[in-house]
Amino acid sequence: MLAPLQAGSLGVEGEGIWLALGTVLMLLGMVYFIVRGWGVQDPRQKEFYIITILIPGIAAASYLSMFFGFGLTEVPVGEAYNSFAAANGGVLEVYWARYADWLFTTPLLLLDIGLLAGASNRDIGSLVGLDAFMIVTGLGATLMRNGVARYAFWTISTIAMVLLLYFLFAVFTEAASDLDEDARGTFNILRNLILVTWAIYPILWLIGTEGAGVVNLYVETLGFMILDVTAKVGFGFILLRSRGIMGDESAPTPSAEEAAAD
Ligand code: RET
Repeated sequence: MLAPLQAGSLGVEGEGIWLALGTVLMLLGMVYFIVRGWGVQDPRQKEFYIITILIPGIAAASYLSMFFGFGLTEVPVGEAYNSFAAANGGVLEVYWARYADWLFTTPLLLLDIGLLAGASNRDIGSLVGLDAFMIVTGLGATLMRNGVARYAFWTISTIAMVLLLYFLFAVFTEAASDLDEDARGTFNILRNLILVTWAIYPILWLIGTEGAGVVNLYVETLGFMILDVTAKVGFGFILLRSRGIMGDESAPTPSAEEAAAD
């Protein structure tokens, strides 16, 4: 049953430990969010819980598929591409399943923060479109055989990311200015978490085995796992902990706070 783990030259090796750990951490995050959200009645809160539970759930499935070697493929880039291709007969081993994960989870993260900010559907939609473009062109960069084409698509994807992060910073922050202090504080933390963590992904691609090959697959897989867990579980934890959005029995209710502010 575990044949893909040992099959041929294509196989999950030492990095499997990080894929296993990633699966477990995503599952733990998902279960924690489910337990927290159990019995929540308020429709707005429910919406946040459903989106935030889906995010690590999708990631757990993707990590498990990579652990079993299903989400792994070979790209013949030629021996001149980088030291890993050179050592492996001109072939790169690439985990494509991350892109399937990101294609669904990054829009959900943007939806979460967009709803929190109170952004318009049009603005959330534009950002999600840009995001899908970024992930698909990034997948292109990863699967192409020609070195120049790979870096060209990396550049296109990175430009999309810079636009996306700029737009997030400018437009969502503006929308969030109407929020109460507590929710705005949470928005600022989540926005900064996105700005910092997302910007590291293209750098890791560039120095990792898909790019220049400065770090090996073991380190790269660890890096993506830490980024993914922070950007998904860390994000959800901060969002759902927020008193301003979720309410808290031990704190004044939002309506009481609003009344006091008036
Ligand atoms: C790639 C490579 C090409 C250039 C760029 C990339 C960006 C990826 C990003 C991924 C974010 C993932 C998250 C996942 C889960 O929480 C595709 C690596 C720009 C920004 C946040």
